[in-house]
Amino acid sequence: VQLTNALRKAIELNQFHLVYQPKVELGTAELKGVEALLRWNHPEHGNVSPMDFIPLAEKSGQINRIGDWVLEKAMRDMRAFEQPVLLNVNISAKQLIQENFVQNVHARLQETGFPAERLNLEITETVALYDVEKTMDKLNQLNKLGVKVSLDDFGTGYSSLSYLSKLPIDYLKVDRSFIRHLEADDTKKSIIKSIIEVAHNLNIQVVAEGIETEEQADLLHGYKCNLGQGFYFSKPLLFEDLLNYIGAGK
Ligand code: G
Ligand code: G
Ligand code: NA
Ligand code: MN
Repeated sequence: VQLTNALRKAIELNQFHLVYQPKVELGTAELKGVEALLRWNHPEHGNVSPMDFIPLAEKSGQINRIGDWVLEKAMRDMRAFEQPVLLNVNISAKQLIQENFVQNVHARLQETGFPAERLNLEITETVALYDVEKTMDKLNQLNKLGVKVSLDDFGTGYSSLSYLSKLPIDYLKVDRSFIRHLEADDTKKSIIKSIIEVAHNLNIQVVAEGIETEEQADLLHGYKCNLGQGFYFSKPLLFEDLLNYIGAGK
């Protein structure tokens, strides 16, 4: 209750900020996108993890206001970017199924002038399964706007590979639990290879998250995984540091 009340004032009190984690093409390490990640710094509670406060925001109905703030802030930041990198924004279950979610995204795009084709919304596997009919409808509407969609944390839920063919998605993000200790785990290697093969047959690009070593990056590149994200390439960065990262990468 205390945290929920504090959350209500977080936007007004400027307690939120975004960090951006680079997403690169495997093989070339070329920057292809960034994932915006929300940070809440409360004077007493300290840094509260989105894993803790997003569920509170969903329960108390504040997620739409917060989600809008994230979309708008991220698009304003990234608008200044000359490189045609994608901007990934995480969308929670409650947010996606809102009646006016797509109109809202459209309004934010118009307001900020950010190109729809560069916006990539990340929805988790559990979200997609929560209400399949509604999810399909929303994803189709986003598609019409030109907005891209990623299925996040793939492999942690109960969806099957066949289910992928039904969802209009552009990217699949393999959960980092499949990348951890990949080097030494033949089962994980087989699973990842299968996921990549099926995804590619469906014209879906694959992103591996949580890459922490060169060996993991090389293995995944060998499996034809398209993109990678993780501490090996970069941790999430403040916007100023992201600009430096790009400067350094050129
Ligand atoms: O960045 P970090 O590892 O602390 O993120 C923990 C979880 O919170 C991740 O699952 C991430 O997707 C989620 N998360 C981070 N930022 C946002 C956000 O802006 N909106 C939503 N809905 N989830 C977020
Ligand atoms: O659920 P989601 O994929 O959105 O979670 C994103 C979070 O994963 C980020 O907040 C980030 O802190 C964390 N993360 C990103 N790269 C790595 C990594 O290489 N290793 C670990 N352990 N966590 C990572
Ligand atoms: Na994500
Ligand atoms: Mn993820």
